[in-house]
Amino acid sequence: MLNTMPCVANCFDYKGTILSIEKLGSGHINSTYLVATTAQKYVLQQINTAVFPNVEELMSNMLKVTRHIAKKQFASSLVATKQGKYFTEYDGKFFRMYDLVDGICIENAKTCKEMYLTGLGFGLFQKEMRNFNESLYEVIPDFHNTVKRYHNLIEAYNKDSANRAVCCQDIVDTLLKYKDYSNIIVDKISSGELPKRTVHNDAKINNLIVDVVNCKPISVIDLDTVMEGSLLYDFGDAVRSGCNSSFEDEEDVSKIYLRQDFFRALCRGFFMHTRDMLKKEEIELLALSGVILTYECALRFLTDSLNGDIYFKVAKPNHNLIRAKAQLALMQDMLKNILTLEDIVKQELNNLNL
Ligand code: GN1
Ligand code: MG
Repeated sequence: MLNTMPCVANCFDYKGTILSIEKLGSGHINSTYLVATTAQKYVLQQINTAVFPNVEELMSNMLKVTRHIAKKQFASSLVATKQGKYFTEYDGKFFRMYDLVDGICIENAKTCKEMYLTGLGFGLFQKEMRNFNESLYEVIPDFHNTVKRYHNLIEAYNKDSANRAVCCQDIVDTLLKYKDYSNIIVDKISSGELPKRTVHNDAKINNLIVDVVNCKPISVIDLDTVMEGSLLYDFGDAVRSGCNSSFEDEEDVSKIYLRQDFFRALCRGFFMHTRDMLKKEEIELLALSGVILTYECALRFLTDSLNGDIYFKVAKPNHNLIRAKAQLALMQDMLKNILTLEDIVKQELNNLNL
């Protein structure tokens, strides 16, 4: 793939002459490359069309959102193709390019400061999207519909297309027992109790570029899933991906717990930008949103494992099963400490209002 990348890159109107192209990042969906030219650095990305089949709609969303937040310099600009479009087809595959934003992408937080920055970043994104009035396509229907995710797991288990059900029996049974967590956000959105907002929907810690030294979030990335949803999806996913004591695919689940100091730091950063916009119904579910989003992720990883790893990229055998088990462990630790997490939310909100 790497050797065809210069030809792909040449479809875009970049500045300078290409010096090098190498693989970049650790996303589970798209394939990303770093292109260095004599003028600057760019990100070239192959869009995963199994996940995003409608590239026109995907890029239309991305362009609208990028333009909106670029006014605040909080997103990297897309590079047009030589034909003036924002994506190109090459050999049956779809690509886009954007300016590389200088800064750090945190894969696993090691300090409270990094979590505070993550909170600031996704909080700022929420704040900036408040006055975004354009309509967006639903590029992945029911993306955070945890009830559907629950039923998808049952379906995958019954179908057992990859003959893996036998080794997943225990974890399937355990996950199904937590059914009551699947409809909490979904129902409150349907009833209108929770406001619908334009949210990132993939507020994973590594979907932000930050400047740790100056304690400043620089840019939000991976805007593919920006759609209508709940702010809780973003907060919950930041908790899931950032406050884990270990890796998303940690095999030794005894090492996995929710770092409460990180959770507090995340709250502090997030509330800095969102305290005035948070509704009572959202505040009440902030702590639980971490549990729900982690549960949803466990359901999704396990479903993909049962389906034969057709959605998330995997790097080793049983990778999705390992990820599902790790998410389950994280979720169970959060549930054990849910009252403490709720207290932290209250304390951090109160501190801001003093
Ligand atoms: C995927 O591509 P990446 O790694 O940022 C996934 C998220 C999951 C996440 C789990 C479009 O995000 O929904 O929460 O993996 N993105 C899509 O790590 O499905
Ligand atoms: Mg990503």
